[in-house]
Amino acid sequence: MAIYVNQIGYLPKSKKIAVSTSGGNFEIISDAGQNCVFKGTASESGFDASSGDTVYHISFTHLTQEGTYHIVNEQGESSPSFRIGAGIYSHLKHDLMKAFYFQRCGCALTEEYAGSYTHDACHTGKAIFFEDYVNHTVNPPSFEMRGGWHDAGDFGRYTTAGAVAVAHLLYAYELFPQSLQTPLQIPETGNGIPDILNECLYELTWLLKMQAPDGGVYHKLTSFSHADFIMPEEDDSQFLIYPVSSMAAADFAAVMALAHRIYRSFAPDFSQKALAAARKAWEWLSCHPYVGFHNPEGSNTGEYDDDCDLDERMWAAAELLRSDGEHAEEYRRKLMEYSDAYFAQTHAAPKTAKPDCFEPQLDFGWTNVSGLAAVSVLFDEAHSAKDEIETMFRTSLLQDGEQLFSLHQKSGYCLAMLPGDFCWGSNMVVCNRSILLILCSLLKREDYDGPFRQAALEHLHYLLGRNALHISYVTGHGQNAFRNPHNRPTFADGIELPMPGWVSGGPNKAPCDPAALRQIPQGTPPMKCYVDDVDSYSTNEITIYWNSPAVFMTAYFESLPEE
Ligand code: G3I
Ligand code: 9MR
Ligand code: ZN
Repeated sequence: MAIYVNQIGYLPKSKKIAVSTSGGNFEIISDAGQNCVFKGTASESGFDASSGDTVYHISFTHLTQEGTYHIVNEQGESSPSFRIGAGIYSHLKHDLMKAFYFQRCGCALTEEYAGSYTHDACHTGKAIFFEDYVNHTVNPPSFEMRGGWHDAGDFGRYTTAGAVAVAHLLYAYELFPQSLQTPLQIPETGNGIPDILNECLYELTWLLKMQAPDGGVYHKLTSFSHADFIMPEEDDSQFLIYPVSSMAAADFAAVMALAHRIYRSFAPDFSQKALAAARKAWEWLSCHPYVGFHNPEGSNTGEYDDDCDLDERMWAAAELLRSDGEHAEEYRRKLMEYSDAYFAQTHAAPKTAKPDCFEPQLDFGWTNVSGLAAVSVLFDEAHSAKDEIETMFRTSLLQDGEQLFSLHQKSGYCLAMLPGDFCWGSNMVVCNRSILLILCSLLKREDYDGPFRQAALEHLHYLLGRNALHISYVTGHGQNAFRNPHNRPTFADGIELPMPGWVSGGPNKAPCDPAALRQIPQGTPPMKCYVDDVDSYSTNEITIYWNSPAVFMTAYFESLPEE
């Protein structure tokens, strides 16, 4: 029995719900005066299939007075303290952004910028082609491939994952620039460019190296097998350039076209290079049908396999159309062709194919980037895509939004998710559904207490502790924040606490690492299939593309007016 709250707190004018596994009367106590400032009775929400809990909602929307509070109920249970206040997510947003700096590869992290989480330059050796590695080629050609962010708890760098993470950050900057001016104390701070863009440039500069001379883009740069749990600079394994894939080429084309637009005034030379690289990848795509990627036998580094590149091509066409005026007609024609095919496919998909899961038409993860195409099309003030295409995206986005809205109303934890949606990286699903609801709110030009906006915010409350395990899934934020991410430096650096600002992958209905299998009993409900254990890569890893949507969310919530 417990009372679950967002362990950071709630914005003054927003809807406020705590979730409890027991009903009855409650009181909200001010920590300052120890006096009761609000009373009520919890309402029964019913059985929540994702958690296996019968839950009650403690509603206190009308408590708007800034302060620090806790909730007690007639059973004598007590919640942790939380705040009500304007701007209470800004420290969180800062740390979520700063986390990317800690993933920088190929350079030393110094005390000035990294505090105690320093390390020497890592992965500075040259890389060779995977084919030369397996064929034991004598004196194989080697390439300088330094830079970029480590993908996750491993040291690999993967094109599709990296492109998607950067895109979340750049779109957030484009939509909510005022929220993303935060200085991050990184080496570039003060150079006249917002630090979020400086940080993205670190990844983008590396991504440019992933393009082959013919315009194709290599799928990944990793060692053959994952390193042991050592510091990155101690990993001297041979890094390999794996073959190209069409997903990599299309995501690359899209993010470079986007970068061309964003960096036009901040870094004109880079902006031009990005456009040229995007065009080249596009040309390559136009003469190469689907090229997939699978790990070679015996290799266990990330695969990021994807059997469909239509959504990636659609995103590339949308972004090039928006950023590259020169070939607009061709891009528009292709965008029309791809979106027709894409939406025909989503409409034809049988709803019963994956029971217990909800699959939106538009999504924002590395497997499906259709939602990024939607952002590109729908938030383009020049309306480059024109009516017919815009309508297709708008209709789908709002249909998804309505369905997510109704799912969140039925959920005990106010989440637009079904039990089956708690897969590896379920916290990304939480964040991406929040993004979809945010986009609907923007399209509808909602007021402060608009329904999509409030539904989006419920997902942040889940992430920060209002969940069945009462864990804040962001390191360093919240009284009961997770502490043991599956992250090599966190394990190897000898420092007790992890860097702040990392989002855990979160509950996984099908955990598959030995640590989780040992500790999670069979039959545990999906929302509770999680262990805060450094060995648990299937429930407790961190990745760049699980942090990036959280940056998008917090940037949005910070952009809301609070008088
Ligand atoms: O495609 C099915 C979908 O149809 C189904 O509805 C859903 C729910 O069961 O599962 C989907 O497949 C999942 C897939 O991710 C797509 O989300 C797989 O079960 C799941 O095993 C797979 O997990 C991926 C994992 O690698 C293993 O391949 C994660 O998404 C992905 O984030 C993770 O990525 C790793 C990199 O390989 C290496 N670096 C760390 C990174 C994070 O753990
Ligand atoms: O640490 C690896 C993590 O980044 C990956 O997401 C995961 C799946 O590819 O693999 C982890 O590495 C484990 C490997 O797969 C099996 N041996 C143990 C490794 C570390 O726990
Ligand atoms: Zn490195």
